[in-house]
Amino acid sequence: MPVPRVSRWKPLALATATVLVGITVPATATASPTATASPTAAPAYDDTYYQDALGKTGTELKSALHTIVSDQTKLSYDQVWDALKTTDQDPANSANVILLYTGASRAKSASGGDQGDWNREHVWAKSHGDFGTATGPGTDIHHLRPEDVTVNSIRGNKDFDNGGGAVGGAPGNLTDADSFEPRDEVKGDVARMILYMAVRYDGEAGFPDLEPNDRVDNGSAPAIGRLSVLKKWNAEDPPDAFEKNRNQVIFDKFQHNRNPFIDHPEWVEEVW
Ligand SMILES: [Ca+2]
Ligand SMILES: [Ca+2]
Ligand SMILES: [Ca+2]
Repeated sequence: MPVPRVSRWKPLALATATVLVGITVPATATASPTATASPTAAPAYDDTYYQDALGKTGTELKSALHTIVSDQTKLSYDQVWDALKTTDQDPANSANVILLYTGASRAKSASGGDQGDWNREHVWAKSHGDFGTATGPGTDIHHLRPEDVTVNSIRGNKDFDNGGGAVGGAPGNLTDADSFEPRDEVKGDVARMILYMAVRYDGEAGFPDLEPNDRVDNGSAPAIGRLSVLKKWNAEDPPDAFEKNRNQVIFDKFQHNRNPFIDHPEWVEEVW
């Protein structure tokens, strides 16, 4: 039985290889421009979405980005639940979401407020500016992430800084009385979310002007620190496929605006 199979396999394999070579050559020739225009590649948006920001620096760049990203669809706080199930879906398991700080994959259905559930973490803590969960900064999914209820509570409204003791149930995360340090894999994500919020919210529509500073213990001030540390985290942890995909899904399906610092991490240094 194996003999006839082998004798038939050889010519088939050769024929397939020949056909593949014939197809592959022209496909490769057109692959380069297609790859450059891929939806997750920032250059595709430079001539369109970011047209009015290109070539600018400092406060001019920040102001241009504010105008660009402020054109968006807004979600209600209730709509955030379903949105996060899409934006933060586990690429390896479509029934789950990935939790920001713990990195764990947890069932989408385990959303809620009980121990073992995941809920909606405001990376820009909502008490910093006291904007609550009315439609606006408190419902902007660019900085809202699924997180374990207990770990979310441990982070609380602390500013971000290096140092502290281990966070139970969230390996790689550290905290002390006045600050929280996320695991290395999401340090840049956290920095880019905070800086997006600073650019997006400039004191309009009754909401505070959010801005980073270099302090901890900001309390209810519309500020989050520490800027010098966030800038380092942005440099150390560049955007990966998950973060870029998240930005794209928010743009395509939900808010129709982008986090410029995921597309252009170098703009962090241009603005701050
Ligand atoms: Ca501290
Ligand atoms: Ca990351
Ligand atoms: Ca601002």
